[in-house]
Amino acid sequence: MSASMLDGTTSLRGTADPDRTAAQIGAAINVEQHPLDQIIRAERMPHIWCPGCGIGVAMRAYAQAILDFKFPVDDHVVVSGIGCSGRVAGYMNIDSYHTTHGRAIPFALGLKLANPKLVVTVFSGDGDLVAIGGNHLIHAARRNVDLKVICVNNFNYGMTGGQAGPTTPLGARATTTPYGNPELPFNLPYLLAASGANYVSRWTTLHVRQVKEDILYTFAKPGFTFIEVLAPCPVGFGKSNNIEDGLEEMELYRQRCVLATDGDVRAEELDIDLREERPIYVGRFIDRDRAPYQPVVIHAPGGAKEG
Ligand SMILES: Cc1ncc(C[n+]2csc(CCOP(=O)(O)OP(=O)(O)O)c2C)c(N)n1
Ligand code: SF4
Ligand SMILES: [Mg+2]
Repeated sequence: MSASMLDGTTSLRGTADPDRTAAQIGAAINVEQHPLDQIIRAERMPHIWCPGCGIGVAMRAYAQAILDFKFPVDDHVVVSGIGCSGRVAGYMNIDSYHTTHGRAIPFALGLKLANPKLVVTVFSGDGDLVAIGGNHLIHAARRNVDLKVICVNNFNYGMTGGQAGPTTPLGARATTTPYGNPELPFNLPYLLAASGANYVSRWTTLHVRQVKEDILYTFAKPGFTFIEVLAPCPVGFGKSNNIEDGLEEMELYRQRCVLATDGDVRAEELDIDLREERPIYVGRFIDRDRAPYQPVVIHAPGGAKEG
């Protein structure tokens, strides 16, 4: 870049008015404000995520949904566990809790029970929510606790070096399975549907509008809701499986994703195998209205109360 470009005196070629200087154009654009400034902690930037990582796309959809929702921003709380996806809690400018590995759901459950008017969202990764936190996940779904879960599924433990986890596809390579994963992965929508969640969907980081719309929808949906967002982890899962570029994985999503409309694909058929030329079904799979979890007060004999 030349000195004249830096001081803003160079004419910009290719613009509608080539005589306008960079300084004039800069003055016309208000660069002081970003539309998400009020909801993201700009002082924590730059973030830790690698180039091509999909987590930021999912976080952006969540941030926009909060701004678009009718509730005051102050009524939203985000809870994350540990992992690259778990860093989201630290970047959101709302009440946020970065909890221990696997414990985002019980922490969020406590918050929700203590203050039911809050919209409590759990934003975390496949390893955090489904491996070490798996038991909490299925029991919160079984109880249909009013929590909004956004799970970034990048098919591995990204933060700790690309180890295989419970969503790593059969045969896919990871740093711990260099000859291919010998284990069957969880099919997350099937697991959550069977566990009792009121709402289950799957999208990818390519489906930015659908992810945002779905998060908005779940804010207003009582009970346990679960959105799986498939996301590239180019330096972890991608590197081990010859998809080293985030955009390449997005292209793969573009080619393979098929929208499953109401009931035309059974939850058992939602398995993912990125190595094979088979569809990746996305869409809303479960939307039902079981009564959400309510704490009960039991009146014990003699007048003492047990909650
Ligand atoms: C009790 C405990 N065990 C293990 C770890 C190490 N650890 C940190 S993050 C992580 C995996 C995170 O995977 P995931 O939730 O999929 O997040 P990603 O980094 O892929 O977004 C592990 C095993 C830890 N921090 N604490
Ligand atoms: S290691 Fe993977 S999940 Fe973590 S920031 Fe990098 S690309 Fe994203
Ligand atoms: Mg992961």
